[in-house]
Amino acid sequence: MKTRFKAVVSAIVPFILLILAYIFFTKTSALTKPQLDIIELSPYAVFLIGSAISWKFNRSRELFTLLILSACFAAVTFLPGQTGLHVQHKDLNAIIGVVIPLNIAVFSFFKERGILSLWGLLRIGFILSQLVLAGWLLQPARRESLNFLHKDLLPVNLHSLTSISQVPLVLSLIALIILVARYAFTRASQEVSFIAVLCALLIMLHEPGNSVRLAVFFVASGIILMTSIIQDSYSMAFSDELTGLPSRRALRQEMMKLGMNYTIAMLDIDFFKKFNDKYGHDTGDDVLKLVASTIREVTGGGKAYRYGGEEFTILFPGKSVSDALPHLEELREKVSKRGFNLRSKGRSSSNAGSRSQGSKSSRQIHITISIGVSQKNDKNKTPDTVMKAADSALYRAKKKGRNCVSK
Ligand code: GH3
Ligand code: MG
Ligand code: MG
Repeated sequence: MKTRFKAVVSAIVPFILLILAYIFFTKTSALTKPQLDIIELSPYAVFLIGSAISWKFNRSRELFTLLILSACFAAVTFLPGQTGLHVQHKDLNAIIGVVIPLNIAVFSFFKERGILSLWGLLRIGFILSQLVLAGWLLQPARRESLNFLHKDLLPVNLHSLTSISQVPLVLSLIALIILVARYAFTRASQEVSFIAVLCALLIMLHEPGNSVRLAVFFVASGIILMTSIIQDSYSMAFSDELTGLPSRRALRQEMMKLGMNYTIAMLDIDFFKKFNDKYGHDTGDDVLKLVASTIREVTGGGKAYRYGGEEFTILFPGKSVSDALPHLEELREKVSKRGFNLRSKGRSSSNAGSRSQGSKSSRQIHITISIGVSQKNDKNKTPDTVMKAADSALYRAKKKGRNCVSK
């Protein structure tokens, strides 16, 4: 439940930032000229910081998007005013409206493969070639060739609704559909941040020509991308990649917050080495995920963590061993009764700490866990000593024959 709540929050954050940007923009009319000048320069500061963060965290998709955003912002700020160039806002906006969604959509299909790697350099080449092409198209002699960007693709007249030309509009909508579909499949908060950046672009292009509005939404885009990197890095540091449970680092933090009374349980899958030897490490990983998903649902106010390997820890803040015991018994029984379907053909018989039944193509195996539990008392006064006592109890549970709880 809590993970779902976190996922919803991280999906909403980029849009809250967009709303804040809009509220801020509505207040900018009351600002003085020097204050407005600072706002118009702020996208560069945000892009610089954002690029440094993306570089540090090796996030090429964000870095390249920030580079494109910087180039687009510099182009709309400087080019139209240049004498001799005769660059029109209308053409520039159409180019920006094509370049940003195109790159965001294309980069969404690439796996993270580094910035200065061959793949990263190819992407830099792709971005540079677009800049060269845009510069070439904006020359007065080629202006005619830009007319295709203003053509109406749809059989409806949208000019009274928005000043965005139909080519960039359709491209942005295609990019949005791609990102929403990717989010539906991956649930990655990164996709949401790019969806929000595309929305910021549409807001900017909807009413172009206002440099403060442009600056505010470019800044918002940069902040949205930075927030996504920081959010992901946080969850990477504090949650376990395989099982999705909070990691040992999160456990260490929670242990420091435990108060006067608490109980700690240590859980360990029985004969897991034999299981791996019999069914393979990949199947072992799958089963580990399923066991973790059962352990996550522990009742009685317990919170589960992956301690490491096939070991888990459950903290029961404010609870005694007798409070926690029925919930741990229930959990142990739930795991032992839950069947795991194996699709691959494992070699038959041999005791691998698991019972298996069914046909060759789909067999059901059963996994058991042993649990040791201990509480804070006069003998064990710190979370570390309580954990050690729970570990000794776990050892006793193994000695007793496994698939049991010891205190
Ligand atoms: P016991 O009942 O005494 O706990 O026996 P055991 O085999 O579970 O214990 P042991 O500590 O000897 O082995 C733990 C095994 O867990 C070793 C390793 O193969 C497996 N294991 C640990 N982490 C992972 C993992 O992330 N994925 C997979 N597939 N296996 C893991
Ligand atoms: Mg172990
Ligand atoms: Mg084990």
